[in-house]
Amino acid sequence: MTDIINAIKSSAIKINKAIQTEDTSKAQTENSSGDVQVKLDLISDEIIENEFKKVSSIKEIVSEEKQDINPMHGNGDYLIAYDPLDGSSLIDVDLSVGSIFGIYKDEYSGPNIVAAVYVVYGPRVELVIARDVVELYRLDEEINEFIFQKELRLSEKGKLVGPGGTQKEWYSYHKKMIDEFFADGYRLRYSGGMVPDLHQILLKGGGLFAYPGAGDRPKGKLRKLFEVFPFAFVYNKAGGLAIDGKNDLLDLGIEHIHDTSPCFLGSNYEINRVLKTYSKVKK
Ligand code: P6P
Repeated sequence: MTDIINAIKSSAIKINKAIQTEDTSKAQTENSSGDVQVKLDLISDEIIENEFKKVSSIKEIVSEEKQDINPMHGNGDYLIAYDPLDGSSLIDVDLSVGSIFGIYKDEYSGPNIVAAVYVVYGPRVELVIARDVVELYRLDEEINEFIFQKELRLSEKGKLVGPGGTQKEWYSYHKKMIDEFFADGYRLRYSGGMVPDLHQILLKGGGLFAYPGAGDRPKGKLRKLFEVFPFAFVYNKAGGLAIDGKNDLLDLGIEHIHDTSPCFLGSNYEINRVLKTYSKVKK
């Protein structure tokens, strides 16, 4: 796994440079989920693919930016699903974006994820690795090395809520639940970038990130393999919980590589409030 982590670190250094220098305009293409791509999506995807090609322990990879699985090394042990530049539409307003990696064994499914890594390209470049524990690293650009900072843990109860989705499409019970959090004094923290939004809640003591099913998107927006499962793994290993409203997200499989799921990730207290609300909902 160290060879994979090193390939991700090399990719992150190159992608960070590309973000500083490359054209942030839109490409003339869409990804498999129908998102309009920016040129940096394609550049980042190519950087990662070229790094992973050199790693013999990787059997195959699949990118959020591509339709199909990309075979690598027949004797490899690991399958990697990744989002090369999540939130890329925020680059042209200079907000933080990220790369997300789910590392799976034998099959692409929640129970088979064995590690997760994400990178935040912000005022600093930070990298989080979740295996048995969750570790925070920061890029020292003088020496182009990621330096370990600390282990990350979620508190039992937090102060922040990131309420994703289109509010006018929220189901009434979801809106009532979110309103109750804010009535209890929680602070709204939501940029529209999953990576910085979840990184903030994780580093600032916890709370709740929610991207629910809603009238416009009954199955949510965020992709299971590339986004939801990796962050569910991170939050679970940091002592929190990650559900789809009723089930642990990492108990879920997929029917299609680009499947989405409603997702609630956070500290135990907040996730138990979500469970209480959603357990009353008739399917
Ligand atoms: P909305 C970015 O496009 C993204 O995939 C995630 O990074 C983010 O959490 C979500 O979409 C934001 O979606 O509907 O709130 O703009």
